[in-house]
Amino acid sequence: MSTLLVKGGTVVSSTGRTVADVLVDGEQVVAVLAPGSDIAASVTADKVVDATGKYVIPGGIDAHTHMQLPFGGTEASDTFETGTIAAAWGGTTSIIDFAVQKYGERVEDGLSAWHEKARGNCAVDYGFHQIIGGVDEQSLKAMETLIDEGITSYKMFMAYPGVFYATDDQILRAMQKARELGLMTMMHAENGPAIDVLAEQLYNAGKTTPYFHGIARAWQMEEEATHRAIMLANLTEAPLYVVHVSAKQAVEQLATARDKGQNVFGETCPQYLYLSLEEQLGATGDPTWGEFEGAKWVCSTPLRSRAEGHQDAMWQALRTNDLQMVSTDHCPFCMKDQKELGRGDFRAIPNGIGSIEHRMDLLYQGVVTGEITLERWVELTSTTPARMFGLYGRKGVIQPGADADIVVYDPKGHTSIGVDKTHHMNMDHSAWEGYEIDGHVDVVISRGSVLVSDGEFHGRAGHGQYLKRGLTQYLT
Ligand code: DUC
Ligand code: ZN
Ligand code: ZN
Repeated sequence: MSTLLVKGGTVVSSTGRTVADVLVDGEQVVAVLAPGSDIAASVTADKVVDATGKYVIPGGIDAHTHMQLPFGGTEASDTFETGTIAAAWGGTTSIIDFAVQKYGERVEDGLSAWHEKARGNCAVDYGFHQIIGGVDEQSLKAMETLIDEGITSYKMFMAYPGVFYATDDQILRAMQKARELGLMTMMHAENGPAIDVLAEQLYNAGKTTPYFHGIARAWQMEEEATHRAIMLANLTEAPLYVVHVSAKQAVEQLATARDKGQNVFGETCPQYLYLSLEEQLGATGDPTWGEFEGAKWVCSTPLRSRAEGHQDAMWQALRTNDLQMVSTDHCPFCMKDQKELGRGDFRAIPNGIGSIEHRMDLLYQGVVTGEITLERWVELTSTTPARMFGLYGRKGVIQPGADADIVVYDPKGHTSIGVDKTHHMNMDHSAWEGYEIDGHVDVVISRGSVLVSDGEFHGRAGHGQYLKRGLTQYLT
């Protein structure tokens, strides 16, 4: 087995920072050494990565991705191969994607289909949550087998009637089962049936452009569903994790429940921290697309009004721990042939934004601007995802015995984001076009293998291994 020394960098954890050398033997970290100590001076390694003046952080964990997701009459444009290569470029060394079971299908079949898509194709390690899109006796029974498969969390949708939608009685039954088994319930919290009425009314009134996607999916729809999910979780005593929170009122619901002692958690995504209804959904900057350009940013939950202060509320919640994590909800679609399906009818635009490559950089901007600390950056993007979803110890931390998933991040470096510049995602546009990042992902190491260094990719599809996850470590 070969050894690797990441030398002289500032090792940052969720609780502090210190200059140290990190020694890797094979796939694991074996020591974190004080530089200048006799032991550190005596260490030799097959390969040395000089991290002087840079941050050495645990590899990012993106706990919410959708590679190759069939959705909106098409399929998310990143394969497990292209999406995980892009992840590696951006300093993310583990993803948790969503295996899908739809109504009428067997959970076991959905899960094996996702294993089939991912196996041998991933450049970084990967795990699965299980979408339960049809709650019935069979799927409830199948939930009993998930933990043995290393799947300790499942997701339901209060949105998308006719696709993934679960009714309240179904949610109640699934939460009861989850409580019994110890599974984490993840929820897409938007009132889908009411949204569909609003969307139809807007369409019939001739309001057909992407902007109206954001109007139909009003914050009241998110607040109401979040509250309902919290109440059902309260009743069943099931821990709850609300995905892609974007409305400040939804955060208030989470905060209120947390203040009362309930085990509810939430993530937001970079798009809800930076982008807005006014600036993106109404965009007409690109003459190729005209009014339809906003389709690039059609996702659900939707981008929210900056005038209403949702973005500031997300940053605040990240500071106060009312939100615990930042994931991407990476669900990319090209404009051509995919987003285009909804020209003339915003309801038919496939929902999703691609960000997997930029999450670490975008969140680091919060450190630069003083929104979050350096330690909180690591906590939000790696340590808490590991704890929340049963990977901590192996992932999310640089310590002896952990997988050597390590990113060397240069705070003095610079990253220009754009489809022709830094972008490796399989998309014909970037939701982040023109973003200039203070900072740069210099070196990316996954289980001891250098995937990215000197601006080159050295990894391979198939390096990534399936992660059998344990129960959440965020709860006692
Ligand atoms: N939201 C998205 O934007 N895309 C995929 C599914 C979802 O809930
Ligand atoms: Zn969702
Ligand atoms: Zn999602």
